[in-house]
Amino acid sequence: LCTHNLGYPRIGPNRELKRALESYWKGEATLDALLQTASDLRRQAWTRQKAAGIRWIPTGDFSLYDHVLDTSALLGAVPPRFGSFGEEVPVDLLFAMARGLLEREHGHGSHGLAPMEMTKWFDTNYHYIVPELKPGQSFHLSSQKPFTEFLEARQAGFSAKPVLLGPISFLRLSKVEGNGDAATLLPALLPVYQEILRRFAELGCEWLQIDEPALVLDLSPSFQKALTVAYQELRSAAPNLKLLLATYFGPLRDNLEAAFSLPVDALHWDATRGGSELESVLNTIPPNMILSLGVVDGRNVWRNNFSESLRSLERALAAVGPDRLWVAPSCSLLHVPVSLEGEKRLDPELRSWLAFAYEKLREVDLLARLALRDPVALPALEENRQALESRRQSSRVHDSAVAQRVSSVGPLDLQRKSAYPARRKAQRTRNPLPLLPTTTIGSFPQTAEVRKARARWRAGGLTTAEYESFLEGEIRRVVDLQEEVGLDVLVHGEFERNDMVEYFGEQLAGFAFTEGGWVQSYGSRCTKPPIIFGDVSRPKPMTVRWSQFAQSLTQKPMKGMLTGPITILQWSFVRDDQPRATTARQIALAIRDEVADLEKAGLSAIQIDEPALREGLPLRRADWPSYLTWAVEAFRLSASVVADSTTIHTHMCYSEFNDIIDAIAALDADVISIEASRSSMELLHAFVHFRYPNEIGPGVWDIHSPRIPSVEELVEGIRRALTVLPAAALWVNPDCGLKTRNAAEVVPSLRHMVEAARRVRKELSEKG
Ligand code: THG
Ligand code: ZN
Repeated sequence: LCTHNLGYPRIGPNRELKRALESYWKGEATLDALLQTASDLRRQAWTRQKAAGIRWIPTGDFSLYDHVLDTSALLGAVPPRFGSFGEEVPVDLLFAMARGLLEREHGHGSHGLAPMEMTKWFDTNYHYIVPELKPGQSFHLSSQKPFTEFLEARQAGFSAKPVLLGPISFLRLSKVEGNGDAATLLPALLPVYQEILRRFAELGCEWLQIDEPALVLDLSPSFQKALTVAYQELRSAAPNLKLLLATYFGPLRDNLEAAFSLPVDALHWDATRGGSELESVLNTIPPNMILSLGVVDGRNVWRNNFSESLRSLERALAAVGPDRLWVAPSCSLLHVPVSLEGEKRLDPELRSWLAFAYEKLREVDLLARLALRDPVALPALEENRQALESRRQSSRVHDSAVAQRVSSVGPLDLQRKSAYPARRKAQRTRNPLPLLPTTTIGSFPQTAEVRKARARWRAGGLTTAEYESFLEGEIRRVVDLQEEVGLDVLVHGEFERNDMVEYFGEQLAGFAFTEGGWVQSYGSRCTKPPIIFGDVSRPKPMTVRWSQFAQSLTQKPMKGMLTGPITILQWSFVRDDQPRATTARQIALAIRDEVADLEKAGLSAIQIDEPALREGLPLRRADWPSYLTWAVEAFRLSASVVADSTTIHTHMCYSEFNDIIDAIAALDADVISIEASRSSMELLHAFVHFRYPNEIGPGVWDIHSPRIPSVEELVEGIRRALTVLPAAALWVNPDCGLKTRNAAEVVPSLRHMVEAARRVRKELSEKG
């Protein structure tokens, strides 16, 4: 049984790549220094993979920023606004595509250059740069990166297997100007792929891995056809190069037959997400094709269940034999932290349940040995069994009070006491608000001072009392500011929080934190997702202290600010021993407790943010309804505990929600604030046909840009919103939190926003 890996984390064991990139961008380090760090990290990654016992080691999976962006560069798909380039796309051009250029970098008088769009890579928390194509687009080989990295590894003595993003997935993930069908660009694209394959064949490459995760998506007929054509053409370009087609992130379903009929030498199938497809896979695979089984979950941090994996491997062995079976992680290990080795503070029992990238490769090696009954590996089987048993039985994991509470949730717990119209009346009686009320999303700029104070407190340099009084000072400052500017519903600024998930995870039972478990989010940015290992509950109030203090400073309504259950779930590593829906419900109950306590503490408005609700959508449309049902229920469970007179707000950071607008309405929040300004209020089209039943604040100020919007353009934005939304339902707010902006941008922008609301109010009252 041959072992291989599909991809390894690029950021380095201590986020070395992040530091190198950011120093280069700041002008503090040379390009050579950046490239040297990159080369060292690649070498280190290959060495570790080989040491773990992996036979075929991926190359070309490394990226300075993003592998989809690299593929755009490889194929010469550089949007024309970035100008022309020579034989190869230079590194700075690559960074400009990803990050845009400021006016001062691009030339005075220009508006700078907008970066290419970024979006989620399938249902992971990694974000890729969306290829930007146009009808009639031409392609040419414009990078040597895949070849250089292959040669680099081979010269260093590694068994290198280059990895390419396949043509079908590349096109399927791209955006064509005017919403054109990307599949029609295949004929223009294929010659470049053929050239790449020929080049690899000339270099004496044995195996080439072509990633086609798009095979787990719904494919249109034009893409289904493109798939067959593409692989015939690729095959003919390099008849002797061995092709491994890699699929992952889900079952193949209706694409299964097509995948196995492609003229490739091996197919990788994700056994961890393939559901019950193994039998169909074994029945369909042609007699000469190698099957790579992805039995080790590359998307989560749990230790593999050896006896379960061995059952699949033995089943496959019986069907295809040892020469035609490979063992691998389910997908690239990009989505898990590098290694457990750096974790010195993790509880030893919990640690014995976990495997990060390096440990997962050790599992792959051991599983291949165990499947062949290698006696050397036998102790590992027993050790694995014991670790899993301890997890199954542990009192850290199971809390009977939580289980009981989850099972006793009834339909009334998912429902506010009255329908929205009655709630509105009660809410306005409690807090009279003008037409077009103004508010913000929650966070205010997190200055270096705030971060420094938190770091000092954590290191013991500030006492808790000192830190808390510092935070109270910050809260007082932003409450005074909001009063002075004239906002209607205030916030406390969220200075106590680092990250909107980490902060809650740290205070909830059932969550664990790593010291260095970083995972790439996009470019140089990483997150350190909490690990939900056990039943979730809230031992004590988490935010009440801050919200109550903030409310005590003002007569105006103050919003209590919480992160919703789905977002906490989505941005964590989630336990795999119960359905996600159950874990979501547990988190929802914990948030519900916090909501109840905020209300008791006198907060008349509570915002429960769910920026990740849409992100959680399954890859296949057929699976959407069931997800949306439990996700909406979790939100409602967290929110429905309050009286009619308490206003529930929610916030989401995107505007493409035409396709889930029913679910968003079903959340039954009293007020929703959403991103809108960046897509110049395109989202409002959703409301031409759908009458949103409650109140809504389509963001009128794009906080993702440092620009200060003028009163006139904000007035214009509000007027545009009024063309599709009734004035009584409309709120005026920025489109996201202000955490990443600075005071110099925020203060005038808020003044302009309040002034714009006043002007439109006046217009409305004059019209009568
Ligand atoms: N929090 C968490 N997950 C997220 C987001 C978040 N996933 C989706 C989305 N937001 C991803 N966006 C970002 C934006 C910024 C950063 C990471 C992901 C970021 N990270 C810091 C860095 O890499 O320097 C690390 C922050 C830290 O020190 O905690 O800036 O908002 N959970
Ligand atoms: Zn937002």
